[in-house]
Amino acid sequence: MIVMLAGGVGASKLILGFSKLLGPEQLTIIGNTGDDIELLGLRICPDLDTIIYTLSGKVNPATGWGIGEDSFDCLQALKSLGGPSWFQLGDRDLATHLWRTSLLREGQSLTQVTHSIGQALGVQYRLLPMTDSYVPTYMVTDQGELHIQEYLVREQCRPILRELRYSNIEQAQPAPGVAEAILKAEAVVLCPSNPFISIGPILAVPGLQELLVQTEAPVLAVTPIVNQRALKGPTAKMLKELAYAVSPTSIAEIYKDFLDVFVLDERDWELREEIEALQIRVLTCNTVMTSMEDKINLARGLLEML
Ligand code: FO1
Repeated sequence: MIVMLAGGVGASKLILGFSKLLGPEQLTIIGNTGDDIELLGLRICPDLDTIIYTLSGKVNPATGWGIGEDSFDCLQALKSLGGPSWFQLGDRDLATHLWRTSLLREGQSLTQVTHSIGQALGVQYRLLPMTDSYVPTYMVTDQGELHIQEYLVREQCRPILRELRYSNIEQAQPAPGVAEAILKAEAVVLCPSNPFISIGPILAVPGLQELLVQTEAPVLAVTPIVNQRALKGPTAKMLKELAYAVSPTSIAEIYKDFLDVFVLDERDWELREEIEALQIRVLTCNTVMTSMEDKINLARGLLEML
């Protein structure tokens, strides 16, 4: 059984690759919920939804998030009422948030709700939220403290980042099934996701890093930095502003306490020794996933290495 720690769009590409090679009983995904937001009274879980929409074939291929060919009538109507319209919520996507919020209000846990939404959309793979608690990430910036979605979407990552705050995390526990999955895994894969806003919140759940140390399974991380650039999103900008070099080596350093294997892109092979000096094994291959074939090849390559 492979366990994947996953953020949003980058992660869902590799998850899709694995899903073409492994059955539902062979893959468990632990999803980031640090980017969850409560907006208009609704609980929105972008990373969980990105994974569900990707695995169900519903995702918007142009953005990698949201539902393909969705309409935005509700958002337009909301805008005309003077409501917030900076967060693009499609009409069909809204149904997911309405239903999730309603089930949570009835007393179901996020784990239960995520399972039932996944099932309803035909997703057989096990997707667990990292925790059932609401633990939104806040970005401490030169413009003050911003919710992660305000920083990413409304402010387009322009503010300069000083630090991150994983709110309410001290009270959180790993969601049911998370500890067991990690301890029983044959391998744990950290997806090529942002280490601060996608994987960081998962690692900040109390007890989670200890589980990664404790498990007998090899823990692998796939680089989100290739050729000194982030594959997607603001990872490079965040590394710089938090005083790290924009290099795969920084990612390996961030994970070094529990990491066994770092998967470096073949374009960066010369960094191999630098990472091996951190007592981490290094494997090199193509990690850039543009086509479906790339996604499957990377997943197959990882399985063969394992
Ligand atoms: N990303 C954007 O860049 N702009 C948006 O308006 C936006 C809306 C949105 C709505 C639902 C959803 O599930 C995701 C959405 N995203 C949007 C993506 C999201 O901000 C990021 O992908 C993650 O939070 C980071 O992993």
